[in-house]
Amino acid sequence: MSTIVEAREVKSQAVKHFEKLPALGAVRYDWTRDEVRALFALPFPELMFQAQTVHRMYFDPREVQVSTLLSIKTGGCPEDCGYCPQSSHHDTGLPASKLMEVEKVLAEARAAKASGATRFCMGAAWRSPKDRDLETVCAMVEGVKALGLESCATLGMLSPEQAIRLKRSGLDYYNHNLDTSAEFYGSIITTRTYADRLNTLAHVRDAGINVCCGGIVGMGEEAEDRVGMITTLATLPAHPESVPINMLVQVEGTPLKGAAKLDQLDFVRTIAVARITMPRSMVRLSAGREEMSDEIQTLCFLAGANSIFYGAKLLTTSNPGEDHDTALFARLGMVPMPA
Ligand code: SAM
Ligand code: DTB
Ligand code: SF4
Repeated sequence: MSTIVEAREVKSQAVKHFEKLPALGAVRYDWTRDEVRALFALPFPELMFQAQTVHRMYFDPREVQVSTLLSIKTGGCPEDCGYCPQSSHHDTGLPASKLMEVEKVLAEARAAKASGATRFCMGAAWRSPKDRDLETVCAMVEGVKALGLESCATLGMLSPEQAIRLKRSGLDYYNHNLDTSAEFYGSIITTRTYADRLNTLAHVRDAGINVCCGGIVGMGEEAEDRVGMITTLATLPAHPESVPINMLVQVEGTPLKGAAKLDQLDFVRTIAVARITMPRSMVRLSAGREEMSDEIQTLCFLAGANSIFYGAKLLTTSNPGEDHDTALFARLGMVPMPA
């Protein structure tokens, strides 16, 4: 077949697929694995077109929500998550520290606000919080709210009562990731199950807290695991309000150091499929930006990412500096989303 005839064939396949799609932008909770797989398999220009079409139905494509992270309790975690520098199962040389004092956390929150962040996310290296520590975190949440910032916390597994306590303190978002597909999960974490994670998400949802839930790619998973992860997220009883998509940050001493690097265009595809399947959610281009060019990050924004972690540090690893991100926004004519 000549190249031109082949090209026409590809075009007609893409058009046929497009015609078969259910109403683009409809909020659906019944995505099938086959549908999600088909989205991943679309020709890149078609995938980007669909993602942008959906994105513009619900969002201003110039706007990016900016959240700043702070590790309020670092290292020494009893869980064995294969990607994580904070697990006590891995020797990463990261010193463990105690829960920070409320005032110190609030000083960081003030600085984040002064730099332009609208959400402040507090992370703790816990399997689940002790009730006494939870009271301290609730005081932090109250202080962050009083500054006029949105609050987010990620503290591990929660009981229904703990979720309700956090809600009473004014917590806006709780981050708890599924991390990967149910099938691949057991190769990455053995100390808690996928069902444990789904239970915590249900407790957070039931308490009336917004859910922030996504995962990590580039952990050596198969393409089918990315399909599985997005299908699970998009078929939750309600879509998470925030969907962080992390590219693995490989840290020396973790079992995943040396995992096969993911083609960055497959990362962009994952963002696009998250955008199409969860049209009203904020899709966050999360960890891993330091290893991405500005051009790949731009493709992520075009694919429907509309949130980032802002500030030179994630929890324990580095992130592009604020100046870099401000310059990138200016180059792109993009702006931080108002709170
Ligand atoms: N300990 C709590 C938990 O795991 O639920 C909260 C903190 S934990 C560090 C939050 C999330 O950070 C993890 O679920 C994982 O998705 C992400 N994460 C941790 N290490 C990472 C890495 N090296 N690269 C990318 N994402 C990472
Ligand atoms: C999420 O999905 N990514 C953030 C946040 N939620 C808590 C954490 C990224 C951590 C990257 C590794 C580190 O800095 O320790
Ligand atoms: Fe602990 Fe969270 Fe790291 Fe897992 S991801 S080891 S639970 S801090």
